[in-house]
Amino acid sequence: MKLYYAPDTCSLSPHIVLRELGLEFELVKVDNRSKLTADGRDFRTINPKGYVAALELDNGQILTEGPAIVQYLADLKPERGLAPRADSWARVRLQEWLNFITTEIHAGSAPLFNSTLPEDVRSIFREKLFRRFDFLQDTLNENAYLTGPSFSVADAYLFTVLGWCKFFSIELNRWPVLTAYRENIYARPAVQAALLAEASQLA
Ligand SMILES: N[C@@H](CCC(=O)N[C@@H](CS)C(=O)NCC(=O)O)C(=O)O
Repeated sequence: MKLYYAPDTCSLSPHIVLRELGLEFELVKVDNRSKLTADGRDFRTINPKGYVAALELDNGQILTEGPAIVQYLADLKPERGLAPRADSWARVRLQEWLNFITTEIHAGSAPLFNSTLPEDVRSIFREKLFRRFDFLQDTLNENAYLTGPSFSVADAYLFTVLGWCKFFSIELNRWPVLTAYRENIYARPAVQAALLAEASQLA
């Protein structure tokens, strides 16, 4: 498998999951501005949507959309427990979380990357995001992870998007439970390995 990724983006989530599962894969870096891959291809010929993450399977299929990719990966090694069984109620709950993260946190914070956004508009997005953080803080007060006592693909995704607060000058410390949750996940060996690989010139 090949994971097309760009540092500091949502592709960190499937990258973490690949390492949590101990799967064999190759990383291909994408320049999100030029849309060129590190090996000189036009990334839009791989994912016409032009954004990471994209997973290339050994049979040549390309899978996009982070929530779909992480569930596909988790199902390759169900014994690792990163996603509940596909026909279970618990799986629906996981999908509920993935959808919340992708729409409310990921897409909800994406406009803040736009430095030309007027301050009054920016504060509308920030305030909405803060209400979502309040909700997450209440949830994580009850459980160590989003779906209960154990780490799932939803946590890899939430860890990734919470990491963007540093780009928006949002002090995550305002939500101590979220801060502790993120630090806990940051310490996982798979997370460390993914961050190191993405920071390396060779990745
Ligand atoms: N709906 C997609 C969104 C992916 C996405 O937002 N990718 C961003 C990085 S986090 C990107 O590559 N943006 C570059 C672009 O849109 O040109 C998903 O959930 O995977």
